[in-house]
Amino acid sequence: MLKYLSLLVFCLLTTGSLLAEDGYRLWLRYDRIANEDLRTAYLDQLRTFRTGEVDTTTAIMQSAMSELRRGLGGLLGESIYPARAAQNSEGASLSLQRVGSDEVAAEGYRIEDADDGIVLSASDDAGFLYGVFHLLRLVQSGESLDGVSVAEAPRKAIRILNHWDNLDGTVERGYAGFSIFEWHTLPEIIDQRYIDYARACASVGINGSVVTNVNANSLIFRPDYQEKAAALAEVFRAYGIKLYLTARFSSPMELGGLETADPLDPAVKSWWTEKVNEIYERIPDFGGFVVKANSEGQPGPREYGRSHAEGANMLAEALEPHGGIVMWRAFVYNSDPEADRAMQAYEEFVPLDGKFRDNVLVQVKNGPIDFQPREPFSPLFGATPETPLLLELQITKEYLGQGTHLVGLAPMFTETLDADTYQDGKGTTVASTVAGLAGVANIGTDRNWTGHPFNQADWYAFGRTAWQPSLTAKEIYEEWATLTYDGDESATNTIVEMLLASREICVNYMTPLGLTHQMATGHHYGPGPWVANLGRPEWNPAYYNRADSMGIGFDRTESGSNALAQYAPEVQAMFADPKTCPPEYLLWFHHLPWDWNMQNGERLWDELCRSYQEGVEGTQWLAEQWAGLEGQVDSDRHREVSQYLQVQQREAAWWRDASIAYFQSLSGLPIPAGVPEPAHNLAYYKSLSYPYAPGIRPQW
Ligand code: GCW
Repeated sequence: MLKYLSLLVFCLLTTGSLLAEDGYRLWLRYDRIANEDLRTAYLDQLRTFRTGEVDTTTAIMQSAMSELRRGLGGLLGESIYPARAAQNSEGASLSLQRVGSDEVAAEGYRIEDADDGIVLSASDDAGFLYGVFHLLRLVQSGESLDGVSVAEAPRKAIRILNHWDNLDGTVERGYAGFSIFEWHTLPEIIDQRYIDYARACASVGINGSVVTNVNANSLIFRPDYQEKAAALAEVFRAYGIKLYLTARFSSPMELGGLETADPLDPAVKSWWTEKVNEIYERIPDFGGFVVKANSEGQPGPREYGRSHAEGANMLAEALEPHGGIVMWRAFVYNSDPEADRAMQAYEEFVPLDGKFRDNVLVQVKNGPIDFQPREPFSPLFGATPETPLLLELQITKEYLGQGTHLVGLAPMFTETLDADTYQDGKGTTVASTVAGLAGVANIGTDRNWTGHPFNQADWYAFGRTAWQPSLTAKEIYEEWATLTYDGDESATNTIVEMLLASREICVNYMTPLGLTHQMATGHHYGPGPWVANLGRPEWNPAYYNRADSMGIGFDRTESGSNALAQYAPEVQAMFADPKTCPPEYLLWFHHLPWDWNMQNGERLWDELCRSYQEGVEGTQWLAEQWAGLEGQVDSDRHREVSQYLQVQQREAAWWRDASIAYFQSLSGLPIPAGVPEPAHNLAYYKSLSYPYAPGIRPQW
C-alpha cells in the first residue's frame, strides 16, 4: 500500500512539475507568490472586490472578471469573488469605476491607490480588461501597489496579428507546428486554445487577428467557412479582438463564377458588396480585409490595368458602411533585372498618395526588401502624408534562424520604430508616421505555442510595442523575463541581456555590415551567398551581395540605383558617404573594394571576416550565459533552450564558414588572425541541402 502511495505521490509530483513548466501558460503564470510577506500585503489590499455600478455582464467584462479571479486566485492563493458591494466594505479593497472618455481614452485605464483602496478606472470594457491584465502583471512581478498610479492608453489604434495560416492547417513560414485554427472542427468545437490565445493577445494589448494567410484562398468566403470564422470571432470578441480575413483578389471569379475580377467592373463590385454584407450578417464586428495583390503571383488589379488604389478602394467601398477597413500590402516587386527591388514599393505607392479611400491603410514591411536580420527602414514611412500606413513586423523568423535560433526581435522592432524619417522635420520617427502595427505571428500548435521557448518573448514584445512604441526593448524583456521565469534578479538580468544581444549576434553571423538576403533558396534556412541561378534575379543572394573579385556590396547611391534618393535629405546625408555611413548599413548602400579602409581602420575584408566570427562567439556567449542559469530556471525549459543553443552555435559556425569560403573565393585574401579557416571547402558548403524546413517537401 505504502509502495503505491509513494508511487502516486511521485507521479503527482513529476506530472505537476512537467505541466507547470511546459510553456503553455506563456507569461500568464499565476503561481502562488512564494514570499509570504508580499502575498499577505497584496491580500490586504485586494481581498475584497467591488464592481460598483459597472456592468460586469458583458462578454468582455466577463473575460476581465474571470481573468481577475484566475489570476488573483492563483497568485494570492485565495479565491476572490467580485461583488457589486464587497461583503466587508470596511477597509481597503479593489474596485472598478467607469469614467468618461474625456478622462480615460478608449481602451485605456487607470490604476490608482486611492483612499479606499486600489481603483481601476476605464471608459470602456476593453479598458477594464487591459487594466486587469496590467494589475495582474504588477502583482505577478512583485511590484508594490502602495501609492500605485498608472495611466495607460494605447498609442496605436490598430495592433493586429497576421497569421499566415492556410486552410489545410499548414502555416507559411511557421515554425511552431500547425495552425491553431482547426477548420475541420469549427464551428462546433471551441478549442480551449482559442480562448487562451485570445487571453494572451489581450494581455499585451493586441486587438485584431487576421486568421488567414496573405497568400489567400477564396474558399474562406464560402458560407461554411464563414460560419467557422464567425465562431472564432465570437471567442475573440470577448477579449476585445476583432477578426479580419485575407481577401484573394480573384475571389469573384473562383467563387462567384465571374469572368473577371476587374475592380471597376460593376458585377465584380456587386459581388464584393454582397459578400461583405454576408460576412457582416455573421460577424457584426468584422474588422475587414488584408490584401496581398500583384505580389509573388497573387492576383490583383494590375492585371486589369487598374492601380492598387483602384483595387483597394473597390473593397473599401463595400466595407465602409459597416465600419470595416482594408489593409493593402505594399510588398510588391517585379523581376526586372535592371531594377533595384528595394525601390519598388515606394515607386508604386508614393504616386498613389491621396488616391485611397479613407478606410484604406497601406501595410508596409519594416524594411524595403523583406524581413531581413537588418534593413534600413522603408522609405515609404512618412512619404505618404495622405495615406495612413501600418508597420508590418515579422514575429515569426523566416531569415532569422526560423524555429531554432535564439534571436530576440524587440531590438529590431524598436530600431525601426525609433528611426527618424525626417519626412516632416527632425523627430518624424517611423513610430510617429504609422497608424498601427501588424505582426506576422509565430504561433502554432506546439505545446508552448512558439517552438523555441524564447520565441514567446517576440509575441509579447510585439503586443507591448504596438501598445506603446516608446517602450524600450530592455523594458519589454524585463517584463517578459520576470513573468515567464522564476529566477532571481540576476537570473532575470541574464535572460534580458541574452535577448537584447541576440539579434546583433545573428546579424553578425548571417549578414554583417549591411549584407542582406544571403539565405539558401526557398526555405531561406542556412547560407547560400553563391546562389545566382534562380528564375528571378531579385531572389538570388548574389543579386544582393554583388560580390566579385574587386569588391562587395550594393551601390544604392547616385552612382548606383540611387535608392538613397527615396529618403529625406537628412537621411541621405547619413548614408551617402561610405566614409561616414554607419557600418551596419555600409554594404546595403555601397559597393566597396575588398581593401576599403573602414572607419575603425580595419580593412573591409578583415572586418567582414571578424564580424562573422563575432557572431559565432556571440552564440557561445549565449550558451555560457544560459548554462550559468542551470538550477535557477526550471529544468524542462533549461534543457530545451540548451539544446536549441547547441544547434545555433553549430549553425552560426556554418554561416561563418560557408560565407567566408565563398567570399574568399572572390577576394583571394587571407583570413585574418583570430578567425578560423572554414572547416570545409566551398564545394562542401554548396553541396549541403536543408530539406527539413517546415513547408518544404523533403527530397531524395
Ligand atoms: O518573405 C516572403 C516570404 C513569403 C511571404 C511573403 C509575403 C506570405 O518568403 O513566404 O508570403 O514574404 O510577405 O507576402
